[in-house]
Amino acid sequence: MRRLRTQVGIIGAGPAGLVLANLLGRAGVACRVVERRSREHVEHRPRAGLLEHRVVAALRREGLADRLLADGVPHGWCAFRCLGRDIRVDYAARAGGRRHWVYPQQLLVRDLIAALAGHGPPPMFSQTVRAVEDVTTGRPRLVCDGIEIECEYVVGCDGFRGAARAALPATRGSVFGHRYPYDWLTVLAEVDRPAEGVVYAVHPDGFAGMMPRTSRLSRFYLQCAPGDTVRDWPARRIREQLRARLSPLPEIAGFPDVHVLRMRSSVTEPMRHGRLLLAGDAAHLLTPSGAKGMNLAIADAIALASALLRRYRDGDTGALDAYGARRLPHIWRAQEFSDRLLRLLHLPPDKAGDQGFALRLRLAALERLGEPGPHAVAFAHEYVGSGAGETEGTREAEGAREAVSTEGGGWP
Ligand code: RFL
Repeated sequence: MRRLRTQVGIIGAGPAGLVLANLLGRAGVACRVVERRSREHVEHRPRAGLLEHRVVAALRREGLADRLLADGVPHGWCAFRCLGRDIRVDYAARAGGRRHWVYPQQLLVRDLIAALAGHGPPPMFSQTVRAVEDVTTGRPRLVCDGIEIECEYVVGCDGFRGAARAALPATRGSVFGHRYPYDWLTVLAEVDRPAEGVVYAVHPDGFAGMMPRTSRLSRFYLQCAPGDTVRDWPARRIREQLRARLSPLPEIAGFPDVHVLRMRSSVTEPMRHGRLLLAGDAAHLLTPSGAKGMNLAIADAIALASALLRRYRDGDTGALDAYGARRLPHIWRAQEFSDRLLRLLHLPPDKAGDQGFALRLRLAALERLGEPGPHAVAFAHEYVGSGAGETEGTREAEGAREAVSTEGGGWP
């Protein structure tokens, strides 16, 4: 058995683990990132692609956004299709000019791995953490095949099914979860022209969505029956349903990547047990509706890096003790936003097949998002991640909060 020592052991080389490793490594804190997949695999794994304004601002501040800013595409509107209407929501205009950046997750992962060079040992790829032990002592350990890594802290950035969550005792804390009564087929498509913006369609056959990724690839979503598998969705059926629910569409050459996303959400509280801390999908799962998963993962990593740096620089553990309590309100706000958007985008099951009433209610709600007013302003700030209530105290953000509170609630 090979034995290694480090200060912070990080499980998982996704956005959360890699941002954390960069921030700690550059400040001189020794880290080891352990990733069960190969470098090739994580650098080519297509998933999310919309980065919030505040997350890009934070990455830029940390010097981790050069490629993103050079090659990413700023994006400030989305459209909702319902009952033959196309409602365009210019959210950047309502959120003080703040925009999303479209930049595929695998490219950000590539940049973050490259940025680690020179700041400590490279991630240990193709190495699975089998167990996390002794987390309530001062020397927690990562147990891998043939290697043990003794750490001062362990951070689980290894997703919902990782080793970190498995190390939490069943008696400790709670996992609050929700399973939606539908799933989403998520499809990467080769297109002849890029999707110009994010489009959401509310349709009697089910929700459909289109999100830009690169000049040749777009991501599409189709609501499907819970439990459907990829085998239920041959290319011909995907094309038919995209055309029925979402037209007009770009010309689609093929579908290189098709998955079914089980539509569930969860939050694990608290986000710490002894010297084991959770960040990203390991702590919370979100549906892709509001494009918040990768953004929350990066925001967790930034908050945790700052707490760990205070611990290592000043010996002050206050921020580390408060890490979960500080992050949870933001996590629940993102959950609430994603859930509200889902309720707007999906029709309740109607056994009589008459969806007319529900469709018209949704159209009325969507029209309010497209018109100037407090609902549209509140939606814009929440969607783009303007920093309202989180990292900034700008006048626009204050304005959005005021608009929401005067109305006595969010959009619709
Ligand atoms: P990640 O990116 O899942 O990274 C976790 C890493 O941990 C590794 N790992 C282990 N390594 C060592 N030992 C173990 N025992 C390990 N167990 C796991 C994994 O191989 C992996 O590399 O988590 P992180 O950093 O928290 O980042 C979160 C985001 O990746 C996630 O929120 C989003 O990608 C979610 N998501 C999407 N979000 C969107 O906003 N829009 C999307 O279109 C979208 N598509 C997706 C998605 C998530 C998907 N998965 C996880 C089912 C599509 C898929 C297929």
